[in-house]
Amino acid sequence: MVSPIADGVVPWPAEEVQRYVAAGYWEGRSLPSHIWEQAERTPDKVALVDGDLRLTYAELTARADSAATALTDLGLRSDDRIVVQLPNGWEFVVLTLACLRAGIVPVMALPGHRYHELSYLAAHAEAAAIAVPDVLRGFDHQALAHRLKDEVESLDHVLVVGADLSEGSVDLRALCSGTDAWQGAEPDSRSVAVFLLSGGTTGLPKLIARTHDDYTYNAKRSGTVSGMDASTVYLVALPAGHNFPLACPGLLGALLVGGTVVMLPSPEPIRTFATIAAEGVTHTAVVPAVAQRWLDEYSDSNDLSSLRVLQVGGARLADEVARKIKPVLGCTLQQVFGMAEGLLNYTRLDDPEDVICTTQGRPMCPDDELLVVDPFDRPVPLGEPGSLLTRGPYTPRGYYKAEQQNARAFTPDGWYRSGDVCRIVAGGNLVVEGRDKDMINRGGEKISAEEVENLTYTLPGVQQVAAVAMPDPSLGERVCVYVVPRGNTDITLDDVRHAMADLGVAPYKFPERLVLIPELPTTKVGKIDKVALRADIATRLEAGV
Ligand code: OOB
Repeated sequence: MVSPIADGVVPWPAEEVQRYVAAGYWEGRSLPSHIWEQAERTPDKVALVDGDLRLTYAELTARADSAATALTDLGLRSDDRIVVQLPNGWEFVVLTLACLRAGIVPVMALPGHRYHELSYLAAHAEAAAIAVPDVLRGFDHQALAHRLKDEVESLDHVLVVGADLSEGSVDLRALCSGTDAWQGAEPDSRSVAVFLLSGGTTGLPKLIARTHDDYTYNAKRSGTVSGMDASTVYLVALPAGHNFPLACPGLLGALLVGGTVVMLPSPEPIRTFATIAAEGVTHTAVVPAVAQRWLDEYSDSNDLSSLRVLQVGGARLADEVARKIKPVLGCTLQQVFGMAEGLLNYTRLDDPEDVICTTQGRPMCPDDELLVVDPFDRPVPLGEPGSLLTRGPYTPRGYYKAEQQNARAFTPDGWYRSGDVCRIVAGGNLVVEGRDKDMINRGGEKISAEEVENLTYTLPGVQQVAAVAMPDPSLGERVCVYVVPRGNTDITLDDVRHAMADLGVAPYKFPERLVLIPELPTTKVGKIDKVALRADIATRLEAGV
């Protein structure tokens, strides 16, 4: 059977496939087959903890099997897509495993996404269903999902976790609690397992098709590099649909080695510290902003003695903060420089302290290829900073159905342009020095400057706009917009934020500062000079104006 989505997926070249299979990276099996095998070995071991609920491997896989059957009964078939926007809870894990088992592809939306993002994702992925909570932090996700169902042609089902189901919603908790067996076929190992979202530098997020072969390797190899084994207790505190807590090694990595996964709704320090102590958590992953908060809030009354590895990634961790992790929290720091597009760099647990605290690690796979280049794509001398390009066994060769963006984000011979400016230092470790992509990294959440600009242009009083990152002590960066008003219109920050809210944009993308300016500075070639604007906002902040 020809897969209906295979058309939009850019394959790896045949010679590389052969190489990756021969090297044992691609095992030729579906991702869930490994987890179900694990469940046969240790059926009574606790696999998943969410509050008072504890599911053994046998119970977890049985629930996922039953959910796979229930999804099929709803009419979903292998290769159909489900947009998943669930909070961190057991239902996320059961639904994800059910999808993997049935070959249904989850599209991993982020918690902050709203109408603007979800309508695009559902339409672009031609999703048949969407899974959401009823109401979360005051936002009615269920109502939005029904609006999307009315508007997006492919969308037939709204699956809801919560007590307050409206008419036409499928009770996802019930769907994930059954006992029916699964009798469907195992998905092809080369087929798409999940769609991840790119942080993105263009208008809207692009979809990254990760296959069973490549994503299994992604999670398994990460597990090895992070020292995971059957004694691992992995805490999911970041949004579970993000690549980092999902598969680097994340919850999938922990399940692949027979460990235990603990779910928390957020990395809020007090509850997280208590959970680490109560569940004997050994591994978890956070962004630098969270690591900083943990350092600030930690006191001797907290018992973090079980924690072996704290992974920090998603944004640059300052060396000074890195140096405090072990002395204060007592665990080994692992820096992770990764991307949903593939490439993962890790510091190794036994690296010297200096490497752990001053570098963002090195590639996890011997066959990850790295090139550091100048603006003309010429390799720079070793040790010099340049733009990082990469290829490898878990770095796809293009985005899903995105020919135009692919021409920009990938070279003709398949290198992914990460947009990160890096330097390779002793031992092959990378230091991330900055980036040459037009993106704002707000505490690990990636925001496309172009998207913010396009949204700001919807205000009639805006003649020109440029979005830039402004430095921030807690989140690293926040969005600042420079606006040239039309005539003597008065544009305020609130105007821009309201316009974005009206369009149903994810609130994390809203600018947090607006500077009115008579004209935007330009470079010699006439492009908007964002370097100058970033310098300008930094100076204003320092001067307190
Ligand atoms: C992770 O994935 P994404 O797809 O949300 O973002 C990728 C981008 C990178 O290209 C880089 O710009 C930035 O996030 N980044 C870092 C970093 N880790 C990611 N920049 C500096 N230092 C780091 N350690 O963010 C992600 C995916 C898997 C594991 C960890 C993070």
